[in-house]
Amino acid sequence: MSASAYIAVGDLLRSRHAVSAVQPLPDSGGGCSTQGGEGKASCGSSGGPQDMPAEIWEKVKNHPCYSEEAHHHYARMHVAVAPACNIQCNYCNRKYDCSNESRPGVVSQKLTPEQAVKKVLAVASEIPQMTVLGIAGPGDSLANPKKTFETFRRLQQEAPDIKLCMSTNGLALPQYVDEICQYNIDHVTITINMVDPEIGARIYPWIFWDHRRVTGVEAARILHEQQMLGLEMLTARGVLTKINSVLIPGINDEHLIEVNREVKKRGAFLHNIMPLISEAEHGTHFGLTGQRGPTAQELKAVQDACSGGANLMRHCRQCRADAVGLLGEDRSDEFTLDKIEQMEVVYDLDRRRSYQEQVEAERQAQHAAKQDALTQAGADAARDIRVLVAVATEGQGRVNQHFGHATEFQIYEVGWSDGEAGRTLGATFVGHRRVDLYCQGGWGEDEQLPSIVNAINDCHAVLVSKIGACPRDELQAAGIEPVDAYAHEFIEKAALQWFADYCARVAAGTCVHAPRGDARIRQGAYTGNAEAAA
Ligand code: CLF
Ligand code: SF4
Repeated sequence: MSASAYIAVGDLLRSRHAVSAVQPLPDSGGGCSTQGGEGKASCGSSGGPQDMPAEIWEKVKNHPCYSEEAHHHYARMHVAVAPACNIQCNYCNRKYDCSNESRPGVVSQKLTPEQAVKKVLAVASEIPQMTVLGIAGPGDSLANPKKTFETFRRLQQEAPDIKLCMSTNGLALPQYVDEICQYNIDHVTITINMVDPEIGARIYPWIFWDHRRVTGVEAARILHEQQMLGLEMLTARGVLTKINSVLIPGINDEHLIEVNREVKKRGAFLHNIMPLISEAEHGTHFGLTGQRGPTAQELKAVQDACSGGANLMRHCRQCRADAVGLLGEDRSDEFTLDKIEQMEVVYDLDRRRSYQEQVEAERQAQHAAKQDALTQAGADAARDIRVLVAVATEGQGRVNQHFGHATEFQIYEVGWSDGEAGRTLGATFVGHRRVDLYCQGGWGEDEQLPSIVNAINDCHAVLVSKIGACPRDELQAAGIEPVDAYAHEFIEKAALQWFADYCARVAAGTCVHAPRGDARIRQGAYTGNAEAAA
């Protein structure tokens, strides 16, 4: 590949002419793509049992945030028991949910530990694939230690099969590591936006520390030291840690590469780099002063530049502090306190286990289908073509959603790539793109089509269970192939079969392969026509 086919990450970060013009904010986590010049698709949380010790796999296999594969099958819920916070982030307005793990703009129904436990049991009885309970605000879980640990203590007794998870800004973390271990909280997220206090001072105006308010670089230094110490202590105790970092263009974008290195050194299991959510109407300091969030390409460039460091999570949906359901869906409205009062709650451990056994059987079937498809597609798949494919799915790892019902598309990268095992064919989840709903109950909102098409304009095809004539025409006009031939098929199998068919058509001359999205080419993602484009 020609050297001119690449662009330095810093240059990409500084350039704002994003090709796909994906609107990552406020609802999109942005796209996720290939690693720089290696052209190898990767999602660190996509590891399987062969990639880690058995005891770690046991912890992550049905955690939708720690395992990319699990997020197709298992749900999580949050309970909003932690309203207070001990620091101020420039991207947060306390009137709204914590931006550590949520979208601002939606106020949570705050719960007591007793109400929280009731809610968890109600959700567990209605959604048997809900496997993880997280406390993620709306403030900081450890600035509200009594409510947080009381909730965990009760749940450990009353719902023993549910994994416990929490997120924190890390300021108070070292002093609570013993309690975290005591209640078997196996998964802790720390939001770490910097390892340099000078940069931290631009993100955190103050912290509350040792009974006083501390400001400036001194505040950021204390926060940084507490975060690093807490991370090291959790690693030493065998607690799995995920680091969330908010990508703030011009402040910590390139710096996050160093953050990635530093947290890896200290044993972080995953690193989740999320786009800043910043709108003036949220009333945050950044929103009011015009600090923008990153484009999807900028987010991807930083993620790609972290290749080789701590494993990356790329399927985060920046959920609310009271989210319920699969990542990307929110069923919290079904479980408000007044509705729970009307429900007959039966927490039936056996029923939950047997349902989850069915889920695992489905998961194994998905694996088998993928292996078959890899074998079959191997012969036809051209070695010099890599493409992105958008998928409409409601879960279960299948192409099972109408185009018009999608509020996000999952993005898969399909093709050959070089790795430790040599050159291999794959269909790998690399991100998601939020879109506005097209179907308005019986009719399509055509005005939404350009923005939907734009959101996936670096994809060669979109796999759906069904699609109407209007969006079909619009997609075709934009050079994106609408495909409903694999309705209800497993996603990887469908993507690989479509890819083999596409390559066969290219080989037969009935279709011309053209790369899409120049940012991807410039990062060396395409091995096919990149040289010609360079
Ligand atoms: Fe919640 Fe966070 Fe636990 Fe997951 S969310 S506390 S680790 S159970 Fe997940 Fe939501 Fe992203 Fe958080 S998708 S915002 S990473
Ligand atoms: Fe807001 Fe969370 Fe930051 Fe606290 S840690 S200021 S609640 S974003």
